[in-house]
Amino acid sequence: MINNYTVKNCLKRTLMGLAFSSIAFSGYAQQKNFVVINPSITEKELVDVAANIVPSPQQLRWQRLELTGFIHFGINTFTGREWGEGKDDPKLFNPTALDARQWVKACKDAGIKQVIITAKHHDGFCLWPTKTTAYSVKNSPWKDGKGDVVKEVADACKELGVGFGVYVSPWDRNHPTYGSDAYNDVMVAQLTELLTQYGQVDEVWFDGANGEGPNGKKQVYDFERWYAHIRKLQPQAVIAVSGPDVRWVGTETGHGREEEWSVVPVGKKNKMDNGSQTKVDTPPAGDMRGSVLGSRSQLKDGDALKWYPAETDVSIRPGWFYHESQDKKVKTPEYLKEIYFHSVGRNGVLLLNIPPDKRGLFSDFDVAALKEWRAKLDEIFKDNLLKNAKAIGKVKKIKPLLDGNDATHHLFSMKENDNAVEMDLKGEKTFNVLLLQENIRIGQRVEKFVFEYWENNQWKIATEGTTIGFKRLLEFPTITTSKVRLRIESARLQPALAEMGLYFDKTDKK
Ligand code: FUL
Repeated sequence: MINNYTVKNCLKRTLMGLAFSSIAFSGYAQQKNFVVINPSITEKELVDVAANIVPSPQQLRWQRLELTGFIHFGINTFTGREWGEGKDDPKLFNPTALDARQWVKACKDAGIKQVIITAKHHDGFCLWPTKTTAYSVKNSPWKDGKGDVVKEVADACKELGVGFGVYVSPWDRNHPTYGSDAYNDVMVAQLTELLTQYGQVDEVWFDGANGEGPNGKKQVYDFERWYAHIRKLQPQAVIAVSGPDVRWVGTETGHGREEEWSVVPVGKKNKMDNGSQTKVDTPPAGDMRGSVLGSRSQLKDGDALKWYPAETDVSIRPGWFYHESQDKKVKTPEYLKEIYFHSVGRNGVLLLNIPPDKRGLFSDFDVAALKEWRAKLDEIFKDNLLKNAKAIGKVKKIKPLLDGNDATHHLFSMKENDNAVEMDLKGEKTFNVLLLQENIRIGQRVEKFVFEYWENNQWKIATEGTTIGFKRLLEFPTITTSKVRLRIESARLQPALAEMGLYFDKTDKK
């Protein structure tokens, strides 16, 4: 149950150290990831409220995964299409060597912590033997109609310790009920099957596409009913991106925003939105593709503030589904590295799609790219050059920043001369990558930071930025120095810096 508080109550309760908005379901403590805003709130109060909004336990777990994998597989794999019309013969679905373990293992080896399978794409073809339609693997020649792709993926994930998620397209171009109330029941029945037959499900992924079905009608999606159903059956799952827990970053390029706020205004006053939002479990509305979504000046633009973090989805190939003609267009390890810096390194979670081919295997091209990409990242991040650094400024307690634990932090006071951490590197070090992390259990608070190095008896700027959030990675021209300093120039309340790292990417020519 959601309680909506006025901001006055909310601030009072914050001071009392109590949760100011709550949602209760089995196994989880109170959350405070959503606050309804009283229109009379002052700008200062609003900033303080934003600074105290934190992820739900599900959102925190999901954020910490950093890398997740998408697997687009289905009837389109065999027709060469991206969007099937729901009319292709199920007999076309016939992978010759399907091995879900190979998919999940390749993902795991690349550092991917959770995998989402397209249980149903827009064509309506179901990868599990559902009772809700004949349009499924059950009527394909694969395993004589006895196969279940969803089960094979779920089992491989469980065996390899990888999270498991399902993509269930609300748009269904095959189901005869699409365009009527009965279809919302079909979705509930499909969710019931998917969420009760395969063990733990960690992410349910809804796309926003809402086209016409076989009768030429569009469907009014009953998202709120579906969310409630998911909460009941799999309370630990996050619901993305036409969902209330995880927001689409707004592009499918793999490059997120440099300024990425996980706390954003939602609802009526949001200039891009016509609806109102006073409950947390509401589908996203309005155009959330703006260049910045949660800056100080934007906080007042909604009915409510919500922890609503960004997921950056992109395919390793030009298409989401496998096409042989794209074998030579698999993204290079170098480009995947850039995507990593611009997704995970910009306070997002990367959702990288790798589509199995007609055999039902990841192709050698994709597997090779994944391997080299992982090797590159391991090489860059193997050695934090700050690990032996000594604090030389006013801030003495730098241990939490270097302990590799995102739950410990240094709380900056933001008083003059107190908002910087200065370190002696104990000898000259060469680097070109900065890593910063906030402890988002406290909130996302940093608004502007500057990272400097000591050269010719003065501080010079190596790099600077606005938001940090769960993780920020910045690349800059190679520097050799023995002293560095991080200054937080602007923040909401006291920022909690969790981690700091300096690395050298030898392959970076900049
Ligand atoms: C989109 C879909 O239309 C694409 O086919 C793909 O599934 C992508 C992840 O989401 O909106």
